[in-house]
Amino acid sequence: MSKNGVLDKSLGFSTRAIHQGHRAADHHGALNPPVYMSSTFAFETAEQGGEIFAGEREGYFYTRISNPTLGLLETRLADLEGAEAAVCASSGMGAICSAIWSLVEPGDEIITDGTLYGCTFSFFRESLQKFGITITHVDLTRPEMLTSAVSEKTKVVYFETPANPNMRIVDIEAVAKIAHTVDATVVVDNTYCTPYLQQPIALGADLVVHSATKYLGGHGDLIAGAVIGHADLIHQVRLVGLKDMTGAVLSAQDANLILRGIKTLELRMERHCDSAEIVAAYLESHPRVTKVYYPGLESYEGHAVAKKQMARFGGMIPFEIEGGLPAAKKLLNSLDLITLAVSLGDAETLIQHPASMTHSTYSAEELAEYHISEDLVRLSVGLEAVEDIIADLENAFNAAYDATTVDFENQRRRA
Ligand code: 3LM
Repeated sequence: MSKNGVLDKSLGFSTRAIHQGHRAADHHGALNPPVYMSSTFAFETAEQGGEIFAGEREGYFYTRISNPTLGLLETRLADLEGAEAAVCASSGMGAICSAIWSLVEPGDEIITDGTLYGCTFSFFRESLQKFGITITHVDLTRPEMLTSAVSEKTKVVYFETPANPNMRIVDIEAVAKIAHTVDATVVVDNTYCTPYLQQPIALGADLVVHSATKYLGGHGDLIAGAVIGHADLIHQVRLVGLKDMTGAVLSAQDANLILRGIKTLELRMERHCDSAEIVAAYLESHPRVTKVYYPGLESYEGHAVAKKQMARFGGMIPFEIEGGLPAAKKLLNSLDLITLAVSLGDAETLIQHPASMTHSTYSAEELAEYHISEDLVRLSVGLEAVEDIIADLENAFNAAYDATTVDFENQRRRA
């Protein structure tokens, strides 16, 4: 253990997730870092306060700008993502908005893939366009499409990989190379992977954003976000986007819960991946399942790129079933252990219907254009015993298809 609490980057992921930046001896021997529940910080003199405000002296003055508990979480997240710096936010959307507002002005263009988390999509499509920012959707699973799309107006290239909800895989390295030919800032939403499975900065991304509500927190008890990347960009996001434009500051209590959550991130991600591989194989072999979108399956179109940039394939499995939407609804309504809820990355297995829930911000035409099928259901594989997850799915399939057999047979005959 180093004297000042700064651990060498060569130490293992969990070692750094548990220890980085905290030395008990500096805190009365407290094994867990104290939580600084303070909105403001007292100055010793008026001169000192003025100097801290002017940025001439280090120090805390107000939690919307910085706070020691948030600072420790930022140190750990930056370290785990292999980046210089990080800034926390009160939600994933708070992080995304703070980052984007810091990077663009009227007349600029943002290029994104058409598949994004529903509220990110509406932030780009509806909110930002009102302020004179052009949003161009390009199929980023084909990086060559970006080459002809970028211009000096392109200030940001933004994507998720795997994308929410249909697991499109974008080659981070290839896209970053093309974006950098016009000096665009490459922003990757790494929520589905966490730094344990994928580290976009090492592949050329400039900023990583997270909904820490998901795997980083890991227990479904908070809403939070983070922006991670080069120190100069993070400085800008903190002092422009977060401080003045969104004010989306995280509470110290929630930062503390995330610090606790990431201590077990490696263990939890390994378990999510182990179980998801088993569930994906089960679904792929199920006679009623027509398509499984899991990058770990060799049959999946994004498998080769996913294998190149992800350590394992994560816990998210969207799939489509025979009988379309009516059957999907019956399946969802027949589950018992698996919880019908949005969000993801919790200990509990969750299932939802993107077209009517997380992606209801897309119009029917947009859902069709960006391949978010009406029939798609999205499973977030939790930490329960995998046999119990599969048994619940099996019971629900049986219940759904008993109830709809007549409809299917009719549909089959018509087809
Ligand atoms: C969901 N997603 O169920 P918050 N980026 C990604 C996300 O999946 C999300 C955010 C950002 C879901 C939330 S839908 C009402 C529930 C890839 C959130 C936004 O602001 O922390 O929710 O993060 O897919």
